[in-house]
Amino acid sequence: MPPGHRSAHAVTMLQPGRTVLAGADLEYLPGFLGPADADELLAALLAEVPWQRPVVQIFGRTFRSPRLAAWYGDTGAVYRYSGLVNEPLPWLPGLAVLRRQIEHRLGQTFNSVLLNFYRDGADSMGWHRDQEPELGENPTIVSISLGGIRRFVLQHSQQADMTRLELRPEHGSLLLMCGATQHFWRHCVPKTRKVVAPRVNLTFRRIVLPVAALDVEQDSVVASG
Ligand SMILES: O=C(O)CCC(=O)C(=O)O
Repeated sequence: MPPGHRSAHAVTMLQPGRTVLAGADLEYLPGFLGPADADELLAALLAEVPWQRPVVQIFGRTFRSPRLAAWYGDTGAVYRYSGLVNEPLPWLPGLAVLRRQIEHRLGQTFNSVLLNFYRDGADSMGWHRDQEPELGENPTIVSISLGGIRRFVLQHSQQADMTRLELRPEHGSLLLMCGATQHFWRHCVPKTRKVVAPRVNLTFRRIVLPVAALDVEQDSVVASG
């Protein structure tokens, strides 16, 4: 490939409804929240969340996270990733209401939510899978998007030449990732040079292992709480 050219990957755009493909089990529900509810929740989160930009460790190197984040959950729902130990903040009213709406719709319970705040196109999320031990085998992740529209890209973790899956999650939309999705597919939110409105993403999760059962590292960074 000539220098300066970006590699071209075949991309399949995810459609509303369910997609089951090569280990991925996804369901995209645009309009899960109506525009007024989505606007109200976004405004509340931007005003009330004590956003932090944590220092993370990836492959032994230390970085400032390329976005802001916060972790909310039930007491004891401690989540460790990238060298961080995230102690849960108590549920904000808007987050508690949203949790109940999701649980009612999906018939599953969630005890925590990770909030990510992409201030502009320079903020991003690198390739990763949500596969930390405390999420258990085949975790169900429910992703709610608010605000600006960004690319959400999935790539098969073992067959890099397989078509990528892509979505532009709308304001108020829900994306369900379940089954073996986190085992076979990684995902990211790339940077963009386009002018984009601030975006908040919420991923509802279920922490299944008590933190006492985990080998907590002494030098981990406490990110929130
Ligand atoms: O912002 C997004 O849509 C993705 C968030 C994400 O990948 C995560 O929380 O693990």
